[in-house]
Amino acid sequence: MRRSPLRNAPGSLLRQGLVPGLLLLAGNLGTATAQVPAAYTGKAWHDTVQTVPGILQPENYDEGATGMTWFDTGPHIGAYTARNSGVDLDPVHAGDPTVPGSTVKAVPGNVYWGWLENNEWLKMTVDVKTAGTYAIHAMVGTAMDNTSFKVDALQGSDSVSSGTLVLPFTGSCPVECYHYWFFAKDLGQIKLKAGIQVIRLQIVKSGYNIEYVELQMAGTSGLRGPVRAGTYATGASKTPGNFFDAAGRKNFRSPVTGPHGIRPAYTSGLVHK
Ligand SMILES: [Ca+2]
Repeated sequence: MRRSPLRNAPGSLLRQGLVPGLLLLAGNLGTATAQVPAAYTGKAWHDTVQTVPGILQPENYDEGATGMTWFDTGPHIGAYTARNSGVDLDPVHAGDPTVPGSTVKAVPGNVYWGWLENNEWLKMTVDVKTAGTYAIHAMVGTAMDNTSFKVDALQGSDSVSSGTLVLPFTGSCPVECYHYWFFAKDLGQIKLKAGIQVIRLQIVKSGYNIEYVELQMAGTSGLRGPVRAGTYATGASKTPGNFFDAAGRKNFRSPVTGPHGIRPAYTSGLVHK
């Protein structure tokens, strides 16, 4: 089986000259804190901010309009209907195999972002618990060489990017290659401030499916391993406004009864007002 070597992405966009200044500032005035851009109106899905270190689920991208929290080209495809936008989401198929050697197995029912096109993107509000340089890993099924994405932390003039993260390709698949899953480790790195901030996942070169992205402190073995999708917080809304489902129920949250935590009752029409 041919397998392309992992290729490290180019370095952070953070200007090298800025790093000592930030460190000095952190030392004198406390830890530099990331912020959500003032013009950003997206809301964390189900008011549940994803955390770093940890796993970022594309299907939990922020609530908001196209062009603000998501951008998709092409028709709306996918069987995962908990989100009612143009983003193409689908559960991992039952029986989808995992590439031998992958340290994490595919979990049927977990939701992936698919039917990707170049330059599509999703944004999510995340809470980075500890400032530092994070290694980027991803659960993917690739169908060709040189596919890629990037991770950006959007903080105005202090924005940072992983640069292009190129995915390996097995070259031979027992099923459709998009469904031959593997955990691609150490695709690149990104240096993040601590605090609530907006992360963007952007497709650079399509030709794959992506189930999740994992950020762990570089040099650690803190990988979470197999995960389940869709474990949402319950309780009152923490952000201005409320969610209304198709039946007009305010802040209605169905019980988690479906496989792998997916909420089957969320089928359409969830609106944030
Ligand atoms: Ca997922």
